[in-house]
Parts: sequence; structure tokens; C-alpha cells
Amino acid sequence: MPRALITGITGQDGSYLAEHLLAKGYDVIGMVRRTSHHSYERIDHLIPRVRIVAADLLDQHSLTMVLQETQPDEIYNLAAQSFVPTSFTQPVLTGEFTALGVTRILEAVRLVSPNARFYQASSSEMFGKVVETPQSESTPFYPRSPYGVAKLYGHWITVNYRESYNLYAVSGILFNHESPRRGMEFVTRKVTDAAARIKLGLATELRMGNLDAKRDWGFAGDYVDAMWRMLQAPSPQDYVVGTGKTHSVEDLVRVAFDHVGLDWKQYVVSDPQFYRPAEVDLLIADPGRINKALGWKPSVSFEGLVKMMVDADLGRLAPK
Ligand code: NDP
Ligand code: GDR
Repeated sequence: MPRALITGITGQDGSYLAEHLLAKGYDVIGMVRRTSHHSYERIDHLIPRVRIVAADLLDQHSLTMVLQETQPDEIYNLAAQSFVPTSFTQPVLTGEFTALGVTRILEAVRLVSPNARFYQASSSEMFGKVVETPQSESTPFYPRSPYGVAKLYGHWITVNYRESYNLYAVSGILFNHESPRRGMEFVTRKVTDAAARIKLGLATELRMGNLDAKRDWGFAGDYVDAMWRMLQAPSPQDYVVGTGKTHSVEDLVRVAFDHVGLDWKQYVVSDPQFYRPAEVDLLIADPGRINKALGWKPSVSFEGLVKMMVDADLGRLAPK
């Protein structure tokens, strides 16, 4: 039975990846950081099928010990400070988690588990102020936030450890992926939750930032399969993962409100606090490499994704 260690198992992607690997017969170990409360809402249904171990991206020794104790065949480094606005207000902490955290875990891998396969969660935010469209593995990077800059460090240190120490270490450059388990502050979930609340009479307005930004949005369940495929390939390579289609935040709002039979223009209010100091205007993936080399393609359309999320929020919020 292959054994996988997932950092960030309590996050959106960690929960889907754990399900995916359990279904494939893996022994799944999830790394969590110590908090004063258990935040297992996304993985409660998987316990006790996954083993939980405690460590922190800020603590080198804890990472080394986790690898020593668990001896995984595959390591998926999903843990990070992943919210772009917080990276502007807490840039140093974001760098510690999202950038240096990758070096800490790679150092542990190099010393303890040099034969394990390592996945790094890189991001389309590294393309930022894009220099070419669509964005592929060869597109130059131009990050636009402390988060994007930190992810770029994590990306290059992964390449560097692969080249320096011959590790099987790869980066998936994933475009935005969403689900009913997406954190509430990210734009898709914020919008689908608000559409459901307004429909049910639980809220009266939705305060938003830049409606013109465009993103390549896919379903998280599809993207964790891409992560797994990358670690099964005969040789380590980095891949862009996205749908190849782009939509504006306004499109997102329209589809969500249309789905509950409401006119979004009557409820959406512009609020300066949700605009960013520097914006990423347009992202759209060229997923040609992963499609050809690993046979990966997305299974959920943009409209299907938004409706799935609105329906889940309606189901959660409706009086029982
Ligand atoms: P989430 O924000 O939902 O999850 C982040 C996870 O990281 C949580 O489990 C969190 O734990 C954990 N974490 C944060 N800080 C630490 C720390 N110091 N030590 C240990 N664990 C920590 O992110 P997603 O699931 O959406 O994304 C997974 C990864 O993929 C992230 O690295 C993200 O940056 C990256 N990514 C995401 C994309 C997306 O569209 N979702 C696209 C491209 C990249 P806790 O529950 O305790 O907070
Ligand atoms: P992003 O996701 O920054 O792309 O990073 P987010 O959903 O936060 O924003 C997408 C776009 O929507 C615009 N926007 C708003 N965003 C939020 N959160 N709230 C608002 O009210 C709002 N109004 C407009 C934003 O300006 C932006 O243009 C996500 C994260 O998951 C990263 O970790 C990941 O690496 C990238 O996707 C790929």
C-alpha cells in the first residue's frame, strides 16, 4: 500500500486529495498545525481513515520528525497562507509559510526521504501581470502580490532541489479551483453563499471589489487528480493545470444570481475595501502539456461549478 503525506489536509484541496488517495488504496497521513480548537470540518468524514500528525511549516524540526516517523512514498505540500489580500496585510508571515516553508520541508525530504516523490502547490498567481496569453509552463512570471512572490520562491526552490539533489520534486502551476468546500473569503464562495442567503431572506446585499478581473476557474476535485498524476509520471516535470477558459467576476455573480432567479444588479454594492493594492487582471491557462502527457482534462464547466456551489450553499442554509 503506497503511503502519502498531505500538508494542509484541513484545507479545500487537502480534503479532496485525501478522498482521492483513499479511493486509490493509499495509506493517507495528514499534517495539521496545533491550534486551540480542531478545524477538521472538511475532513471529519475521513477520520479515522486518515492518520493525523502535528507539525508546522514554521518549525523545521517538526517537519523532519514527521517524515522520519511516517516514511511516506509521496508528499503533497499543500499547506500555505493562501489568501491574496492577507498577503498584503501580513507579507512577512506569508513569506515564512508560503515561501520558506517550502525550503523547510524540502530540507526534511532531502535528509530523511530522498526517494519520496514531492509535489509543490504552485499557483497561476505567479503569472500576475501576464506577459503572454494564454499562460503555459514557458510563460515568464510577474507576480503581483506578496502571495505571488512567495509562491514564486516556493516554485523555484522546488526546481532547484530537483536539479541540485536529484529529488523527484514537481510543481503544479494550478489556476483557480473551487468547490462547495472553498473558504468563505474567496470570491466564488463569497458570491455563491451570498446568492443563497439573499434568496433565503438571510441577507440583503453583497459587497464586492473588482468585477472586471478574469480568472480560469475549475473544480477542485479535478485538480487533485492532476496532482496525483504528476507524481506517477516517469520523470519529474512541472505542469500548468487549468481549463483554458476565462470568465470575469461579473460573469460569476451573474451566473450565481441567475441560478436563484435574482437580478444581481439589485444586490451587488461596490466596496473599496475589497480592491487590492495591485490586481491580477486576466488569467487563462494553456493546459496542453498535462492534457497530452498525462491525459488530464477538467470535467466540470464554469456554469456547472457555480451552480454546484450555489446549490450546496442553499442546501446548507435552508431551514431544516
Ligand atoms: P486552503 O487555504 O484551503 O488550505 C491551506 C492549508 O494550509 C490549511 O490546511 C491550513 O491549515 C494549512 N496551513 C496554513 N499555514 C500552515 C502552517 N504554518 N503549518 C501547517 N499548515 C498550515 O488552501 P487550498 O486548499 O485552496 O489550496 C491548497 C494549496 O494550493 C495552497 O498552497 C494554495 O496556495 C495553493 N493553490 C491553491 C489554488 C486554489 O485555487 N485553491 C490555486 C493554486 C495554488 P489550517 O486549517 O490550520 O488553517
Ligand atoms: P485569487 O482568488 O486572488 O485569484 O487567488 P480570489 O477568489 O480571492 O479572487 C479572485 C478575483 O476576484 C476579485 N474580487 C474579489 N475577491 C475576493 N476574495 N473578495 C471580493 O469581494 C472580491 N471582489 C472582486 C479579486 O480582486 C480577484 O481578482 C486564489 C487563491 O486560492 C490562491 O491561493 C491561488 O493561488 C489562486 O487563486 C490561483
